[in-house]
Amino acid sequence: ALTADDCSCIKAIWPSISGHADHYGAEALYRMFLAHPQTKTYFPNFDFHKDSPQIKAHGKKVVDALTDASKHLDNIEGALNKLSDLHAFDLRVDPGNFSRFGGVVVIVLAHTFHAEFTPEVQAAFEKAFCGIADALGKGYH
Ligand code: ZNH
Repeated sequence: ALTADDCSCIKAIWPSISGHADHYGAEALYRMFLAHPQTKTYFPNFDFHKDSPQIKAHGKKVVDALTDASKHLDNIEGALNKLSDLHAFDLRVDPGNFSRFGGVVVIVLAHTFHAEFTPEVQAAFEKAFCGIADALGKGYH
């Protein structure tokens, strides 16, 4: 589980991301689509160019959902309950993609925050994204 220190690391950094949800969401999705091309198959009608309107709009939805989860770090599963069902039953996303996406977000954070993204901050986010991937994958069990 996340320690109090993990939570403060996350809460110190996340507002800078959530305030530009479309920008950072698009950056993360663009990297995911390039590094893990199989993830493109879930978005048949997308324009995959950097910062396309669809990538920005979807990036904002995903980051907004993460912002919401960041306010419930003690109950990530509950916070993502509905989204878990959506991804498992309606969208049928391979749950391995949730960890892939988490890895990409960590890289966006490292790329954005440089020195501020210390090993401790990284560890906190890695832990949080494990929890998020587990929570989103819950509907599959
Ligand atoms: Zn997802 C959708 C979140 C991951 C795929 N998503 C979605 C949404 C949200 C989300 C919020 C919207 C919903 C509504 O509208 O209602 N996701 C999310 C998160 C995450 C994710 C938070 C992580 C962390 N997803 C993901 C992945 C994938 C996906 C990885 C693949 C690969 N999603 C998806 C899809 C969709 C979604 C396909 C639908 C889209 C449309 O239709 O538009």
